[in-house]
Amino acid sequence: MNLEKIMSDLEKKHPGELEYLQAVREVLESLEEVLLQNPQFEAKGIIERIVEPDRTLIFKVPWVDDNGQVQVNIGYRVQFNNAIGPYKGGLRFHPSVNLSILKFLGFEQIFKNSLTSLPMGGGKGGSDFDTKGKSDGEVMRFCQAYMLELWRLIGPETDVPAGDIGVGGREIGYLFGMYKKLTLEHVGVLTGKGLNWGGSLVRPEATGFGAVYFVQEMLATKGEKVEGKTFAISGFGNVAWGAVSKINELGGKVLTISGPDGYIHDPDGVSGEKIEYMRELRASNQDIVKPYADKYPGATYYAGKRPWEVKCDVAMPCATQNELNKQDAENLMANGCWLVAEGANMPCTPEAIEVFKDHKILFAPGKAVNAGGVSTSGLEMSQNTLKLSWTREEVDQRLHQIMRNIHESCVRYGTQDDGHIDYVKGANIAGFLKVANAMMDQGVV
Ligand code: NDP
Ligand code: 2IT
Repeated sequence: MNLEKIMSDLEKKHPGELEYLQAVREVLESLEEVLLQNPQFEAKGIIERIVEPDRTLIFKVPWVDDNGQVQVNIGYRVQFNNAIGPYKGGLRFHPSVNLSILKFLGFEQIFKNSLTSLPMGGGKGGSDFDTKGKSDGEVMRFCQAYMLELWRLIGPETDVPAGDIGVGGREIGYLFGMYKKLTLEHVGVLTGKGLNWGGSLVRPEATGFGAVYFVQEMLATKGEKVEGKTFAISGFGNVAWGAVSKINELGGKVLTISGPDGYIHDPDGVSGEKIEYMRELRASNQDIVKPYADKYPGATYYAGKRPWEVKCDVAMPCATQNELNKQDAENLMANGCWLVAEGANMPCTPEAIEVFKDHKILFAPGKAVNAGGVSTSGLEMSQNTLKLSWTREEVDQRLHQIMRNIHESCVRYGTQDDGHIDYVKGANIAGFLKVANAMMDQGVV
């Protein structure tokens, strides 16, 4: 495979789609050896086919705000690859959303979903709609207008969206309501549903829980545990909340959380009622963590800064893409951090990852670490198909086992001659092989 040729062709076809090109390059760099060993993939154009979405749908979403004004947002759904199952992946509502970001997320989702061992293809969607400052009625009308277009493209055996940044239980409810009204079908077309109408226990906390289960496995490779370790976490949304809860349960201490306004350093630990408060802050749609420091005087607020300057054993970026750069990585290394696990999708820049590689610390990518969210979505789909609800313990046990298996796959494909585990390589190869072999079986489609 000529990586540079493939990348330069892609850059010409999709100029300016920086996040998408970044995600593709990272995966392809890991696959060089595998492609040499498996010339059949090149012969059947697997790479050329896997890097392009099956289809991309872009539509306008007109809706009326509380003042009677017409608003128009852009809606998207990127159906990337369905070789191993229906398209599956979240919806992101955030003003920064564009085609490049959704293509990078959809591309990553292919390999993540493959790693889970459940039958799910890759997709992603969303809108540049900003939930911040909107009334509940406005959010509902937007979700309804978005579904008025999306419903034609999705279905329980076709494409099953879920939440991501800006899309939680409330939005999934409004989206589901409109889908049901349009199709007359009460089916598992979305995951992250309410418990009373087809949702699964543990789904809200699953991404954060799964991320910490994965970190437990990483620590175990060095004979270590979560107990007694200090953690720097970014974000204060769904993923950060689940991770903070599980770290506390296992006896670790969380020193930081963050929002776009800055970060909180709480030397006493983000624990107990503070975790619930963090959830309230996020639910208030205020986009700020500052009030935490006003409420808990032991904590300090650093405006406009990121948590990576704090001394910690483990760093878990859980906010958004490219939020941890080379300088941040160097700060973490200088302060003795020795494990970085991505809770968000692609939060570390390629230059930051180089720093981690040079220091030979344990570093694991989002597609492995945060796969617990979509895994539990997959378990929600299984329960919907069976028309059964599993207990909390059953779902949690399955999630835990899936995260252990993903870790094992990373070790199998990522262990280097000197014993160091390259989790990026391991996750990319393991995720890719299953999808590539399925594409081989199914012909050129
Ligand atoms: P949420 O909307 O619940 O939270 C995201 C949080 O990060 C918000 O508090 C957001 O604030 C904040 N944030 C956004 N930009 C920045 C920034 N530059 N610096 C610090 N904080 C910022 O989303 P999730 O927790 O669901 O998602 C977080 C990440 O995890 C994303 O990368 C997502 O793709 C990934 N993920 C989510 C999964 C899920 O199941 N929800 C599963 C797997 C991965 P604001 O929105 O106000 O800007
Ligand atoms: O990035 C992700 O894996 C998610 N936002 C969850 C997707 C899902 O379908 O549950």
